[in-house]
Amino acid sequence: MEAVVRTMTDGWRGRASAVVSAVVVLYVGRKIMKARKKTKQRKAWDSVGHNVVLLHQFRRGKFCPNLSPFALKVETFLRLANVKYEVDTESPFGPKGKCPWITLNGEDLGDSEFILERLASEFDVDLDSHLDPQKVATLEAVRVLADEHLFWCVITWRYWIDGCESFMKSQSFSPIMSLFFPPFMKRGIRSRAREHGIGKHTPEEIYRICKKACSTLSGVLGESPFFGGERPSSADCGIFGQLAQLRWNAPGSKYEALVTEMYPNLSAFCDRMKTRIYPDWNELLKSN
Ligand SMILES: N[C@@H](CCC(=O)N[C@@H](CS)C(=O)NCC(=O)O)C(=O)O
Repeated sequence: MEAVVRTMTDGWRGRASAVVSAVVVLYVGRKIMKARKKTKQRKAWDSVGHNVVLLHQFRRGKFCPNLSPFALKVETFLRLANVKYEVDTESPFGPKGKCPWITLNGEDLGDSEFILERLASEFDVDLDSHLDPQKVATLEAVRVLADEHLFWCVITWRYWIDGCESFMKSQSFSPIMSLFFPPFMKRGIRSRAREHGIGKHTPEEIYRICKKACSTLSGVLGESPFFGGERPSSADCGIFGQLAQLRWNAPGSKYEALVTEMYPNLSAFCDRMKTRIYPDWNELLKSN
């Protein structure tokens, strides 16, 4: 009897140690693979060349080059400033876990505003040189309205109120992603919007907040072709990134109608930016 128990205990011990060894091998193997992938990626990122910006962002959408207003802001700035750049869509989330980010001369940098500041100093460009200090200050306040306020209205609508419906139409997803992404995003954004505060409002109230933001932007733009006057300023890049989401990524919704019907100078502004800065708009959309 004792011998049978000993044999059984030895058997369990043997199996347990085999499982532990397998877990250790898998863990170490995964770590090595990850490190190898990182080294390979880093090599590829650094090979774009000196003073060439590598813009890490989401894949192209069907109606608008990017679903991220911040990515669209950076790409627009790069084009206006005539800075050479390439795009990477394999690693859209950067050092702070946000999209977009850039790699420039071996250095990684996140946050669209920090990126614009860095590009302006690195490449000695000033898109605001035609503006007086008061206008620059006003436009900064308006840019913050778009980036920090309008943005929340739009994503709360896109992922929660609209249940990702328009969003799914605007992007290309695999069938698996199409199944899991909407409920995941809906729940995630709902909870983050609540933490932010906007998610505590009703859908009707959120629409009203969005409408007021658009009305303000429309009032500031007035009859000017761009927020910066006769030519686009750095603030135009950010404001365009946000308004483009309403202009192209909310088809058929009352959110789209805010810019196309209620405040048409905003959609005219978007179209103007598109024509001037993205002559290859349609090719970009095709490449999604
Ligand atoms: N302040 C950041 C905001 C970037 C941001 O919120 N990006 C969104 C995509 S539009 C993101 O990465 N969200 C992922 C997350 O917050 O987990 C910037 O200006 O770049």
